[in-house]
Amino acid sequence: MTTRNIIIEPDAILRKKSETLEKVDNELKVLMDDMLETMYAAPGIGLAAVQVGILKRLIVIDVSKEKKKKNPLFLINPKIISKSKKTSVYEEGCLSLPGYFAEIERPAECQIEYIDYGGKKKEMKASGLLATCIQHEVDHLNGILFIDYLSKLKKEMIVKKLVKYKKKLNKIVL
Ligand code: K1U
Ligand code: ZN
Repeated sequence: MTTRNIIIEPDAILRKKSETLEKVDNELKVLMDDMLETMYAAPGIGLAAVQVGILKRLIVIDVSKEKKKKNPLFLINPKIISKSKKTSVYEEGCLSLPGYFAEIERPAECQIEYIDYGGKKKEMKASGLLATCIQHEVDHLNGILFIDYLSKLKKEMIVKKLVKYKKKLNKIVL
């Protein structure tokens, strides 16, 4: 397993729609394992394939609180089939927007269908932080970032600061 580079906003790839996966093969399992390692190393509680530059509908999630008791979820072609009317607010972060957090209101519960690591079709009902995280990651698959839910002013300020951050980062790497 290896960690992969996480793409930081602004980057055109983060705004593209990811494609449906056709099969679960060894190449995909290598990507899923790498994404999980990348997410744990960041650290984060979720990661979408587009964040490591792969435009495929794949996400990994682990919202377990205890570090020793890992509970990874691999969601291939996740589809939200229902959302609750009741909403909840969580402070969201994003590994593609390092250092920025904002309270975002989303449906409190959602039901999804997906394909698991073994290639089996599954359904799951989620609530709490898991429901928020699933919706955040499915947004990534559709080219949406949590800053899109903020005011134009706040969003522009964050993107401007990230442009500067990326310039600094490039100078260090070169
Ligand atoms: O998609 C991502 O960029 C990952 C993101 C997922 C997420 C976080 C919070 C609400 C919704 C979705 C993150 O994991 S940001 C980092 C983070 O939340 C975290 C980091 C260390 C410990 C606990 C949480
Ligand atoms: Zn994110």
